[in-house]
Amino acid sequence: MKRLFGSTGGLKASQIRRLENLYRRRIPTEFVVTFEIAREISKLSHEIRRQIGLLVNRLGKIACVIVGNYQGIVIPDISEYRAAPGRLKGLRCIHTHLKNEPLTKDDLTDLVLLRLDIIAAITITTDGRPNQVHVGHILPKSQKGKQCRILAPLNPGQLDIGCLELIKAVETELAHAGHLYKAGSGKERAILISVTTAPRSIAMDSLAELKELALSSGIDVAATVLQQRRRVDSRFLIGLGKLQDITILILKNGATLIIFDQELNPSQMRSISDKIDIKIIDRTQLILDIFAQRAQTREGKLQVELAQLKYLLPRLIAKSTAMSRLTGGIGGRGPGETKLEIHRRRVRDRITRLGKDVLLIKKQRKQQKARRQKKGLPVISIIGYTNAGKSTLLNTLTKSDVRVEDRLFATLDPSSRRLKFPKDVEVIITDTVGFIKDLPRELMVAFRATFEELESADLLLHIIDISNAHFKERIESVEKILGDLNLNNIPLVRVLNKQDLVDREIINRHIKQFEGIAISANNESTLMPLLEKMQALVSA
Ligand SMILES: Nc1nc2c(ncn2[C@@H]2O[C@H](COP(=O)(O)OP(=O)(O)OP(=O)(O)O)[C@@H](O)[C@H]2O)c(=O)[nH]1
Ligand SMILES: [Mg+2]
Repeated sequence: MKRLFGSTGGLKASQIRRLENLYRRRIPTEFVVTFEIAREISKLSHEIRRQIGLLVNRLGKIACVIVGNYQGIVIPDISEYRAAPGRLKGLRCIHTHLKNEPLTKDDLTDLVLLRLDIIAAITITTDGRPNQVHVGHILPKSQKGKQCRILAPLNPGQLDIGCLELIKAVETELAHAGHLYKAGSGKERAILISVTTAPRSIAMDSLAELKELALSSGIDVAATVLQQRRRVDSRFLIGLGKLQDITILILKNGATLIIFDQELNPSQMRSISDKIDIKIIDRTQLILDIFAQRAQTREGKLQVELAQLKYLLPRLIAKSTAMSRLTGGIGGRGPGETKLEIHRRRVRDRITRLGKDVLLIKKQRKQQKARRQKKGLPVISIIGYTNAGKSTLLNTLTKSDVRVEDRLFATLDPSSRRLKFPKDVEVIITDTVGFIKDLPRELMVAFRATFEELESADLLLHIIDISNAHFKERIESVEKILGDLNLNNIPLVRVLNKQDLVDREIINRHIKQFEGIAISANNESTLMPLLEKMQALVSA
């Protein structure tokens, strides 16, 4: 961070020197600010008719001197001071107010969103002396919806308020408020957020699935936030007030990232990350992340990386310098403009390269397929929502051991096996990556090669987990994706799986309604009717 931040244009050399002298000074840890420093910045502020701010660390060292304008200061990017989860930033901001006005709403917004230790405003008398010092800090247990506490104004003679103790007390209270949090587990801890116009029950179901996705990705979930709105603002998505609430939640829970259930467009992503100082991802990125963790084959890895980069590219934007307010807001520029340009170009180059590689693999696959077709074996593909039991069915049918797990997206790389029916008919049976609602478009594109495999299938087995409360919506999601992939003209059998977990009567009703065949994929003795149906359809 620059030690002198803000424009010094129009200032005299002697005034700049006086500003520079400030960051050599130190403030005893009990003091908000010393009388001498308060007097100096008040005087200087009064002379230059601009606000002056100081960022002070816990040792009382002045990390940065900020020159503002008449109305405010812009706080530089302090993300390098990334606070430990559940902790404050370790920086306090002390600044002058030329008008005789106590802490403003904007000051308090900065206090919370930037997780400052404290914020202080020094008001100045008409002849340039410090008048009063107004101090505010975060309130760990918000009272009546208030997130900050403002102390009674201090006189310049009484600035020893046991400042460091105060800050430590706030942090201790924060730790108590989030008593479930154990520090240092090394795991990511997330707050899940949904901003939506959908009815509550639908939004909650979607959040529940997001939670499963997070767990699948190895992320702990600390809390969920649902904000229902009449209309969603395409630019801002979420209001400042709500972001403040979320910041407090982050602090209390020691969260390390927030995950939005909605896909964030680049401008929403920027406007939110400009205001709140924490890692932000959305549902799509989470799914991409899981795919990246799971991909085993070279092809799978290439496809996922391609999807990730394509999603990332438009979102690679420097933090905007235009502040959300006159004072404060996270400023600075993130990575330097030029560094960012280089980064972007590299990403673009890599996308081109990966695209070519994927194409090549696709060609090879076509050749393999041609070879297989020469042998003339019919292909049966198992498809369905993630975690429905596709791999389990493949394993039981062919006595193989494809990985089966009770988590979303256990399978990414398709596997094929031969299967011999009782009447000596032989087929190829393939297991595929699971579907999910709102399957990211980037993934659909990247996994086109995998999905194109499905085009040559002679029969699709749509595996449905009927023990899941949302299985009907899931059938719709899957069949919609099949439509998008132009696969809805291939014969399809609906297979109602996990019948062992559902009452017989209910199963019978589902069989009628969905014209399906009920099985337990993990129990070979239940598979006969399905085998017969498959055999009949492929021999037809
Ligand atoms: N009770 C019961 N559990 C089953 C049955 N079939 C599968 N499961 C369980 O469901 C979970 C998911 O099974 P998988 O075969 O991995 O599901 P998948 O469809 O391949 O999932 P992804 O590859 O993640 O898309 C595992 O814990 C299985 O043990 C069944 O018939 N009955
Ligand atoms: Mg699987």
